[in-house]
Amino acid sequence: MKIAVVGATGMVGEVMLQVLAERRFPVTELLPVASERSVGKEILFQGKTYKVISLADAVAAKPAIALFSAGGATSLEWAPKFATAGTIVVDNSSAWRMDPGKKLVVPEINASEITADDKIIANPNCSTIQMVMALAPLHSRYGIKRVVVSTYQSITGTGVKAVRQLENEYEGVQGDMAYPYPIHRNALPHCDVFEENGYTKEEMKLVRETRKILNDDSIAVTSTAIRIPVVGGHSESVNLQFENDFEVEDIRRILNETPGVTVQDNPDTNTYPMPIYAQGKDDVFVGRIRRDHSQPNSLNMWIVADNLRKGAATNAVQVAEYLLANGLAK
Ligand code: 2RA
Repeated sequence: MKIAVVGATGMVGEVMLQVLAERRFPVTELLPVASERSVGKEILFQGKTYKVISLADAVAAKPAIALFSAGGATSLEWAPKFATAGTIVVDNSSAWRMDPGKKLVVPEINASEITADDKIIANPNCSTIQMVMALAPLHSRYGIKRVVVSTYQSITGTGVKAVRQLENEYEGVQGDMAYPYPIHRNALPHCDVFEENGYTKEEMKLVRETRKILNDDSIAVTSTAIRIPVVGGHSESVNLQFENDFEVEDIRRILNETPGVTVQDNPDTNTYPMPIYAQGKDDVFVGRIRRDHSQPNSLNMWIVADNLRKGAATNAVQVAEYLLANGLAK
C-alpha cells in the first residue's frame, strides 16, 4: 500500500514511521512529506532510502492513506486536497476533531463508526486517548456522570524546541524558549493557549473530545493540564463519579480485560504506572485504583501512556490497520 506520512521529519512523524515498521504495516511505497525546506532530505525506512517530497507532489501521487502530523493549518489546507484525490487522511492535529462531519477515533473504542464515506479521520489529542481508553469500558458498565482530570504532561507533547529548552536548562545554557518560563525544576499550568473561559485549549480538548468519543454529552468533564519536565509520557490523575455503585475489584477486572490497557496496581509492592517505564510502549497503564470516599459512586485512578505512541503515532497507525482490515483502504 502506498502510504504518505505528512510531517515525516517531525517528532510524531518519526514515531509513525517507526510504528509502521514495527507493526509490519504493508507499505509498498512510502511518501515522506514535509515542508518545502525539508524536500529532498533522505529518510531511511525498512532498509530503504526515501527522499522527502512536497505536499503537492504527494497529493499527485495519490497514496491510499496519508498519516498527518504537521499542525492544524497544514491539515486544514491539505487534507481536503488529499481526500479529493481519493486518499484517506488520518490527521493527528486538532483541525478536524470537533468537526461534526468527521469521526474522532480510538480504534479500541469506536473504529466501527468509520464508513467508506470517511475520507478525513481525526486522531484525538494524546491526553484524551489515554484517558478514554480507561474510561470507555467503565462508562459502558457503570455510566460515568463526572470526570475530574489533572494531567502531568511530557514536554515532548510540545515538540523538539521544548526538549532542547529542558536540555539547555539542565546545562545552564541560554537558548530558545518553548515556554514562557523555565521547565527544569518547575511545573507549568499552561499547555497550549488560554481560551476566553480561562481554560487552556489542552484542557478543553479533554472536555470536548471525551464526550465526542464516548458519544455522551451528558458527561460532566473538568480538567487541569500541567506541563512537567518529563519526556516519557503523559500522566493523569482521574476522579470519576458513576451513575451506579461499583466494586473496586470489578473495576480492576474490567480494565484488566480491556485490550490496550495494562493494570499496574499494588500498593504493597509499590506497583503503579510511571512515564519512565511507559516510554516506548503502546499500552495505557492504569494504577492507584481506589474508591473516593468523599462522595458516592466515585473512584480515583492514575493513567500513564507514551504520548508519542498510543497518544499519537500508534493510534493513527491502528486506524490505518482498521481501514486496511475492513476493505476501506486498498
Ligand atoms: C501536548 N497534547 O502535549 C499536546 C500535543 N499535541 O502539548
